[in-house]
Amino acid sequence: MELTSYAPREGTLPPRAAFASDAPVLSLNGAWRFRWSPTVREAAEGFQEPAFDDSAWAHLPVPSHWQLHGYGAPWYTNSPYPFPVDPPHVPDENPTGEYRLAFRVPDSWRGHRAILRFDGVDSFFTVWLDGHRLGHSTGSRLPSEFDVTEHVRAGADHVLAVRVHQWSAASYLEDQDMWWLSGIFRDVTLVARPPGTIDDFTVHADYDGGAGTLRIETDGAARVLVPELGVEAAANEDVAVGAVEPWSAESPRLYDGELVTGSERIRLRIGFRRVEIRDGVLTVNGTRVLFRGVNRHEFHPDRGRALTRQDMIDDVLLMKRHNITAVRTSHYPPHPYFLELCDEYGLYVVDECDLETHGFMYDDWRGNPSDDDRWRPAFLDRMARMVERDKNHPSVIMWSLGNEAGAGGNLEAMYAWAKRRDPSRPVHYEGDPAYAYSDVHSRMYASPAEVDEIGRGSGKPFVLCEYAHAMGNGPGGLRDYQDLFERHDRCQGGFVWEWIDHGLRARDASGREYYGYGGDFGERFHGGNFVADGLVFPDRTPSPGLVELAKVLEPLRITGSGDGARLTVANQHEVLDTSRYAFRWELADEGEEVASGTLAVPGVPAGGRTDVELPPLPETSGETWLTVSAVLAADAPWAAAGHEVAWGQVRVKDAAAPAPPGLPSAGGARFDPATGRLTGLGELDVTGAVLDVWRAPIDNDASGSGTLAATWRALGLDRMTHRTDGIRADGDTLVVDTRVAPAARAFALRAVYRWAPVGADAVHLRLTVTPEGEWPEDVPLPRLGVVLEVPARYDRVTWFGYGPGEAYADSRTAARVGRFERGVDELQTPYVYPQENGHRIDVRSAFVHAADGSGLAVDGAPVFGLTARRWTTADLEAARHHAELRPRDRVYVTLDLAQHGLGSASCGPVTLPAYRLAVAPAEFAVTLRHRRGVTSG
Ligand code: IPT
Repeated sequence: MELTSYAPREGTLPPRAAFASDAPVLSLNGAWRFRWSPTVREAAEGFQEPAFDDSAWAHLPVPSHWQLHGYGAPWYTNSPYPFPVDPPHVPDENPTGEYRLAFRVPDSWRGHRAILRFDGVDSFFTVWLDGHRLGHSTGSRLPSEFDVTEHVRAGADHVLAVRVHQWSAASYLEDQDMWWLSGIFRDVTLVARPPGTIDDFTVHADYDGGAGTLRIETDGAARVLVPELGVEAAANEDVAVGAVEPWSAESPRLYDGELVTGSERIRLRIGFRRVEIRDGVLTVNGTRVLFRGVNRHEFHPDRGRALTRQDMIDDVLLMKRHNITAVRTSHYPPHPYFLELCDEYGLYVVDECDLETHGFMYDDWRGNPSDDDRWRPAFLDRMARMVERDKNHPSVIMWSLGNEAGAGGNLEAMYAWAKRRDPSRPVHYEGDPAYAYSDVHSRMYASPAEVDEIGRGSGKPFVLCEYAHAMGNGPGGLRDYQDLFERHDRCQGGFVWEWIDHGLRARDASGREYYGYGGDFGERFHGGNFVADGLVFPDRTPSPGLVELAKVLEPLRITGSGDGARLTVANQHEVLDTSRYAFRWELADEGEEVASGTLAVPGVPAGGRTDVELPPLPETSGETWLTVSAVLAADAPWAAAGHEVAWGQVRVKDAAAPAPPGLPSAGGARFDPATGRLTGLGELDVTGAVLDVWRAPIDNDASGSGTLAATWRALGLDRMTHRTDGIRADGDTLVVDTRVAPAARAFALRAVYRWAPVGADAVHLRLTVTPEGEWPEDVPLPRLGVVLEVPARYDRVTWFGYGPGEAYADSRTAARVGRFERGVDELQTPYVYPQENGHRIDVRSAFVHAADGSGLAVDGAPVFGLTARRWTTADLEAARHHAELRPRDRVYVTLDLAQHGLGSASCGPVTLPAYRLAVAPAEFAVTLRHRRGVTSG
């Protein structure tokens, strides 16, 4: 049975380069007739015959996945196979789709050969043209071509029939962490080959010491034309082209050319560059490369992996605008158009083969296809189809054998084949700890300490092919990694896991939209929300993690020089000088802009730095910050002039010493006589200031390998009780002594509130927290704060402090000091799986107000962390999808003394020691004030 054959394909053409030319092409994308069966047995008899009556069949768009059009259902597993592991066998429940398309070949095709190309079919498919069986293929994210010259006639009508099965032997090689989605999901094209033209070519465009050499190898006679370089040469000839600008991700210089045969003109986009490992360092054009990378799966919340060109452009533009310079195409070759974009806009690509056998890990890799000779042809076939298709892209600077496929001879054979076929590119593979078939030392999720240790050693260049798991709120610690990449030459950066959340758009019973993850589509066995771990939300809205990453990766570092009198601009580009940037400054006193201007920065070459005098600054009275940003001086292909690429802030004046709280007076604060809790302030309905240590666990606390939340829950930190031990007056000050502890435990926090009235409408709170009893060692607190409640109409927040986005102890690089205003709804970050979010860090003062301008003002002494939501922490914790959260009639304002960092423990290191919230004595102070509005009394 072909379905369970080790052989990858039959009846298809040898692999070759993807290219565009003036030869005719006929897109066969569009509405095809379609029939779906849950098993192979129920598939239609004789459907491949042209005369078969398909008029009762439905239509399905090609390209698409049938599960996203109501046939079967999406299924998410991370590494385990969704079927019994018994290679090469597949389950009887093998969903099968049958496709039919009638098409006409234009008259103009007379005399041409014709090739039928499928850019991607998941997973096993057989093709018939007018009832002739052409063959079958596997390799879901790889092209398959059939020569149909014998079967098509110009001017005639034809019927194409394709039968696709969800499971086949090849499924054992495609166990990537993503949705199982089937069907013809990439383009189908009929490609004309004019008589006597070539089928394949390889561009060798080398760069050395300012000059380029060009040789285009072809399988037939052709001329090479590159007008801009005055090149007019024969194919297969070495041409010294003289001085050229090299291609790099930062400066993606392409030279347009043509490959001309007697009957065809083929488009060339040539990038001259040389990739080399020199003394253990990976270089491009002689310069050390630092991958500011991401792992990119192809994903769209409605279309799955069937991306439109616009989706791909959106990805590339978003990456470029967030200082990303490299992409690992995890874990399969992308749609070929994506690589054209990478060539043009400038992104280094680690092109990864469509290969993963992760599920064998659960049986200690026994039976792993990677080390079983019977699978060798399939492994080599996959590598060849990727390399041949993508070899002419300057952006591809490294091949990757695949992901999580263990170790074995078939991987070694792939490596050997690739090195022979293409000695110009290094090869990457992470899964073999000996790196016997990898030119780089590659790791996933190594901790900063380990990266540091590797960096001090020597050997192959080191990359983190995955790090900083971006699941939910996080990742924390990006800056700590970047510092190491900058410190050790050998540490050449990495690729954040991962680019996008794979949440599929769905609707609940009441019609509300949400993003579905594993288990939301009736799967009985699945990987839950581990599929939602990207830097952008499913709709490509940047998450706070991406904003943080952009700042950490910024190519210019703008800092205050030690003496505070000057600024330092360090150019961290590998190639570019600073001439493309304009520098702007703004001075803000307590967040209010008081002056601004442009700053003259002398040109700084790549890798250089310069000191710049501060502009003359006016006198200010309060806490004053100078913000300097580097923006694009002119439009770039990927962003408009004015786009901010980097920024820095310098504090030029400290806050004035806090005014003494003022003379205690009768005061407007009211308290519950039994609990000592605040029940009102002036005319403001504000309650609480209840100590809170709990946060709705983030994925890094609770998912994947994150175990902290389980420890916290076992200790009872999610169910603290409050006991008031005493309420007494100390002069004008009300002292409320409380003990906060969980049932079943003897440890506690002693929380003493000192409420001192300040004028008629304000009260000053000093809170001291002291641990009591034996707290378990090494368990941090989730948070330490107090919760206040105000009526729902106080739904806007203005604050002075760090913002505008959410920030946590280990993810705050992108936050800057300023005055910001947001609605409470805008303060929420809609993580696909609800969890702690929206925290603003080191806030000096905040005003939670209603439309009439009245509200609760909070002044820190000096700072506090701020969250405000329309639901409680318990609501947030209980919800499984963001859309389930329902606003209550209160706004819950948490003022944090501190919060535990985010870390990356859902798949990687726990929060680093510097960002842990230890159980220890703590104290903080705020002044709460009722501010009257314009209309309210
Ligand atoms: C790693 C996988 O390579 C990647 O595909 C993804 O599953 C990621 O984990 C987690 O989201 S493998 C893991 C064993 C570290």
